[in-house]
Amino acid sequence: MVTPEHGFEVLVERLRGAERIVVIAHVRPDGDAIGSVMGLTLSLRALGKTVIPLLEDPVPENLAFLPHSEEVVAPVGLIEADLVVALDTATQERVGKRCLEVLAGVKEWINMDHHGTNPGYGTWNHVNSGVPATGQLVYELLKAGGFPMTDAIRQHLYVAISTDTGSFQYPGTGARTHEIAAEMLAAGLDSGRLCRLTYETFPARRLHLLRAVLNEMKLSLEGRVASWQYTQKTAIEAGARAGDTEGLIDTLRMVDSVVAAVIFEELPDGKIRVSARSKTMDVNVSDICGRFGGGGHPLAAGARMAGPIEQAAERYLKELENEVRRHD
Ligand SMILES: [Mn+2]
Repeated sequence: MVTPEHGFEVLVERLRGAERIVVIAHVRPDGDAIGSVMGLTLSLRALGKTVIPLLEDPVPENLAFLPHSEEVVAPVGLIEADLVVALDTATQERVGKRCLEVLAGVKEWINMDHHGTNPGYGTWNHVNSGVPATGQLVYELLKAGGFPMTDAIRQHLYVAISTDTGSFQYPGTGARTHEIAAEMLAAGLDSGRLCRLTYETFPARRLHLLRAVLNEMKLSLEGRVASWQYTQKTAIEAGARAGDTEGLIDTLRMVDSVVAAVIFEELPDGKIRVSARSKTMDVNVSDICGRFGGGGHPLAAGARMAGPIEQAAERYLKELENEVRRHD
């Protein structure tokens, strides 16, 4: 397990000392990325700091209900700041090409993350692979610093933690994760509303994609591996947008015999985005994604491969199936 190089005290001191702060996360932001970025942004703003929440890609439609999420800024022009805080971002490049360019003049970076593969690219590094979501780290940071905590901040951090733990279901979900949720509820957070908006509110096109998953999923290795090839043709037919695939992989994971599940997504540029999940630490999908230039967590990881999609799937599944076989 990776444990923090620099404790919260150091980060609190750096944050208190800075005036202009950029808070950033990874490309194609998920709930943990947006919730962590906006949770920290709103708290630092309440402290009187000038804070720029910066993301390479827009907030996905299903998370646009989160308060102030429309204030996320896209990378344009050069940004001057005292400090960048990168959240939930396993490598510095993962903030995105344009974001790296606009931040070229900022010297000091805080790197706060829970990906075990994070090499510690910041001036200050707080990487803890023992927590299931970066949102949990942000919550602890705000508490450690005595920073402002409001209902809007709790909404962001709750959604960050909830989405990265599969609604408090994945194995990394610890006692402290539940305690944090309980503290938020005790403070008046409406978790029922947040869960309905996060998990039970979809446009029809998302259900078209689910239908495609159910029609086209493949089981291999006696049902121990489930996969789906999500083509541009399907994306165009469904009118899919960024974020629509979020959570679809859980449908593949549900099959009782399945040990590992993968989605191969054909991107408009022909590259293949791989998302993989494992149910057991014996099959480490972060390792397998690493062989194709990707990474992540042992039970949830991703990579980008060259197309065409059938060949990418064949190459990846060969490695994955060997791994599953080794642990019979
Ligand atoms: Mn995360």
